[in-house]
Amino acid sequence: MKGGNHSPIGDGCIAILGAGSLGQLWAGYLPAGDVVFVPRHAPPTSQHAEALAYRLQQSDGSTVTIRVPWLPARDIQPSVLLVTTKAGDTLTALENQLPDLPSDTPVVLFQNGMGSQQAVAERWPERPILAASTTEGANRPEPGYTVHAGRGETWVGALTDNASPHLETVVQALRTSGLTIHAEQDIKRRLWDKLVVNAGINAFTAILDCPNGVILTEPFYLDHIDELCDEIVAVLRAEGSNSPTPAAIRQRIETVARGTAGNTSSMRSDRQQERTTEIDFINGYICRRGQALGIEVPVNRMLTDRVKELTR
Ligand code: NAD
Ligand code: KPL
Repeated sequence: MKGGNHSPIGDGCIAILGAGSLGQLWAGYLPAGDVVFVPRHAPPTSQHAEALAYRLQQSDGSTVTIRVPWLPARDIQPSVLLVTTKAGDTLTALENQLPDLPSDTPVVLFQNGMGSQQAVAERWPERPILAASTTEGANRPEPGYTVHAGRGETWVGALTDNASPHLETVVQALRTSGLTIHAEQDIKRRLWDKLVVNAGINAFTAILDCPNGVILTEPFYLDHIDELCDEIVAVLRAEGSNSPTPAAIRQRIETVARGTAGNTSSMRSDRQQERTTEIDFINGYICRRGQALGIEVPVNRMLTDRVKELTR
């Protein structure tokens, strides 16, 4: 532990930045005593750390009470930092905290979509930066109550050059949660695979204000989905990726929409709660890649603009 009269829990702990739904899910499953939340603003040095307490409904329906200490970055030497802020908040959140953390602390980015992970890796190329893609689902229906809505899997892989040697240790640390974790050698492809599904579901559900499964019979979806898949394939091929066909991409999107038919997507939920959506990191990311590669992506542009208009 660095200086001060703080709990020795800060040495070798798993630190979480972003105490929202996903952060609370991880904190609730990781062994109590091993995990801390890093506050957005560090309290004055004279103040003692407090804890965040909440109830977590686990995937088997049982409810447990969780207490996680808040410890400022300056007071900890974590074995790993999990970053569970929204994509648009991540760079700023890390700008505020990383100067206080050892330069060899592995940082695992859990954001949906793409673009925020690359921005972090480009900002700190010398740090071990990893990304995670997860199908775990968590939400907070009321303050102090977090629900593990769907049991999934998590893939973790290296983004920066010097992150690879940390991959196995990070995977082992995350496995202490009892959740299903895989080491992924090609995390960018895994992020793209999820991005494609989110690009075909999230904006439609936010614009139509409907659960995931309902889009499948909506004319607005049916009129645009094939062109959307063509645009995604054109961008993926221009990126040099071995892309599936547009029909295979549509099938993948529709399999997930059917499998999560009754769910409210994260983007619809953000819209309903008047929060900033992650559209810039989903269809907006495809627009930026299309522009950089000289590929027209009018459906992705239209969806991005429509979602931004809704939440303006
Ligand atoms: P959330 O809004 O519930 O939580 C984000 C948290 O980050 C909030 O508590 C917010 O106060 C905090 N935060 C914002 N700026 C901060 C800063 N500068 N410093 C410290 N904390 C800051 O969002 P979420 O649902 O937990 O999602 C987080 C990320 O994980 C998103 O990118 C989301 O797409 C991804 N994700 C979430 C789930 C899920 O089931 N919730 C699943 C897969 C991926
Ligand atoms: O990841 C999702 C999200 O809502 O962001 C899907 C797969 C669409 C499930 O709701």
